[in-house]
Amino acid sequence: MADQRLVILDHDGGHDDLVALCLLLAHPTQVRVIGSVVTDADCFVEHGFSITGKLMTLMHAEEGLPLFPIGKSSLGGVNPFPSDWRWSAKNMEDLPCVNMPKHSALWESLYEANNRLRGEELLADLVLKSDRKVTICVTGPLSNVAWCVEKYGESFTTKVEECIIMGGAVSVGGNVFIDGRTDGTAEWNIFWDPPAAKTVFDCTSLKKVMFTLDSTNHVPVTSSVVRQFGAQNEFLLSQFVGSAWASCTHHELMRPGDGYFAWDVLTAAYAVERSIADFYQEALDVVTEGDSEGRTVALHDEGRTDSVIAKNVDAGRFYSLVLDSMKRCKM
Ligand code: AGV
Ligand code: CA
Repeated sequence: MADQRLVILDHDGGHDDLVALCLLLAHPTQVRVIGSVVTDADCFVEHGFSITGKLMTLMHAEEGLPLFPIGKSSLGGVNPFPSDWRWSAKNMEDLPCVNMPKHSALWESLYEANNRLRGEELLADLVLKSDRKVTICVTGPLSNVAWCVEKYGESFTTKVEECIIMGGAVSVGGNVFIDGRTDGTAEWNIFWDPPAAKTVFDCTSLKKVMFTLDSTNHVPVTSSVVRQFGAQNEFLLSQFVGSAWASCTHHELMRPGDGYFAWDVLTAAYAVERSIADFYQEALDVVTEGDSEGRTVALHDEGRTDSVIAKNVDAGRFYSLVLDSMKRCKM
């Protein structure tokens, strides 16, 4: 399978980050996941690390997928995520579908070796030592990629096929609402570490495919989508995704207008199926201080060809892709 894309998932342990991992792992003919980095942002990193390992061993044992290294990033951000959100990885690692004794025993046997890795170094190593160009799918803050760009420059960026990134908001409002502190224009992944986003956006030798809130707003996680997983309960992967998403459907009811979206899943879907959206060329900049800290701004620089932004998402096609993909690990 020489034409598989080599993909590293650089994530931060939210519900949709792990669903994004499932989607990548469910398409071994198109994608080979060669590593994953977990950042202490929208999760407590220990739990994000652990659920990543459990999904990997599940897919290895049941579907014969290769194992891959998983590293916890040591990088911290500027603006922490709300603590309530950060517990979701803990709930996911405790779900029965990822805790069958044979699968968790395999993860326990691999735990120590992975526990020693530093995520940002792992990212650099995997890219620099690869014999082919690597795709990095970033569903958390851009801190690890920025660290690699700053440390290795073009020897790193020329080995990257593209960075597929969830982050930012261009012509729509943001999702960071902190009373008296922010004006609601920033998106959380960028807000966590704005200088890192700036480093990545400014780097013209790194190709970026951006899924901003402008596109992800079209894929809410609704009860009508989530309940469809009930028709495919014989698959453990489907149980996992249905359960993870079922813990997200109350957001829209709790805070209308600030619901839960398949942000990271849509982003990862691009690595599998490019026809889920259209794209236009646009470079971005980021505000690094003041009320609009973390806001992304379009540069309208015709000369910049290193960055494209998704638009016109085909939501129906996306939801069917996700549902169908999770028919894996049959019991
Ligand atoms: O801004 C979207 C990013 C995505 O990478 N994350 C969640 C996704 O993993 C932050 C976020 C925004 N609103 C949230 C978030 C919410 N209501 N709950 C948890 N995380
Ligand atoms: Ca995320």
